[in-house]
Amino acid sequence: MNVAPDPGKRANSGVFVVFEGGEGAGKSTQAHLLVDHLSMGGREVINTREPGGTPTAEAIRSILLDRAHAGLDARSEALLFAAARAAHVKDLIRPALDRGAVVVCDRFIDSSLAYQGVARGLGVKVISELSAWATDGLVPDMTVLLDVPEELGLARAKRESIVDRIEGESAQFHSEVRKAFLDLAAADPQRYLVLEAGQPVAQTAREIAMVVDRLVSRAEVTP
Ligand code: T5A
Repeated sequence: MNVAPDPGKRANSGVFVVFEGGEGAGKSTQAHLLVDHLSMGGREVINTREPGGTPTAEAIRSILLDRAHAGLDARSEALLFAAARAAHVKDLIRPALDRGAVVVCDRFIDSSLAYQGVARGLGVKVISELSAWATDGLVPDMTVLLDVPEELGLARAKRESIVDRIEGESAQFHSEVRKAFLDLAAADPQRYLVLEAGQPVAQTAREIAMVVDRLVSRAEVTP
């Protein structure tokens, strides 16, 4: 199965780094640490997340994660994620990249490919096309995949908060999500950094910082 997204437009002058992975993989933890690290360099750094990041997209997030909408059908779910992403890209991500900022985002299109395209069974091609349309073809410069066995990730996530609508899906669902992310990474090794999320937080943070520093330096030399 080829689950690579269609090639699209990359960020213009800024640098766009995305964290992906299953529930409780440590994405928010690592995104915060990376933002702290990059901010020390004096460059503008934006920390954001999906679904969310703008008032409109955060409102859509609350519908998507609320267990009151347990019966939400898969197509509506996919369209809501795409609607939130369109607002997020237009109002926050694209303007920040155009200013030359580094944007660090917790989840992006590949989450839709893995969750809605594969685990919900809507198909990677249709979700890829929908996402490319919603974002006008924006593709991350780098995607960090934190790979975690689903039982470990879910146990971590459950410690943090009440189980949301998507976390509450079956073990099979989360296992398909994990495999889909690994397939995406294998199909685009240039863009992906895959790390085993069971490592100590500080070690993972050092590995990510090293690779992102190189990417940011290259962007400074060739704007
Ligand atoms: N979704 C999202 C879709 O279906 N389609 C889409 O297109 C998009 C964008 C988002 C949900 O929406 C779905 C996916 C999700 O189900 P969310 O609440 O944002 O919901 O879910 P997550 O992104 O999964 O957030 P989590 O908080 O659950 O996971 P994180 O951010 O990966 O994990 P984090 O950093 O909060 O860490 C969780 C716990 O683990 C500890 C942390 O301290 C924390 O307690 N931890 C570690 N412990 C030991 N060792 C390590 N290395 C650790 N790293 C973190």
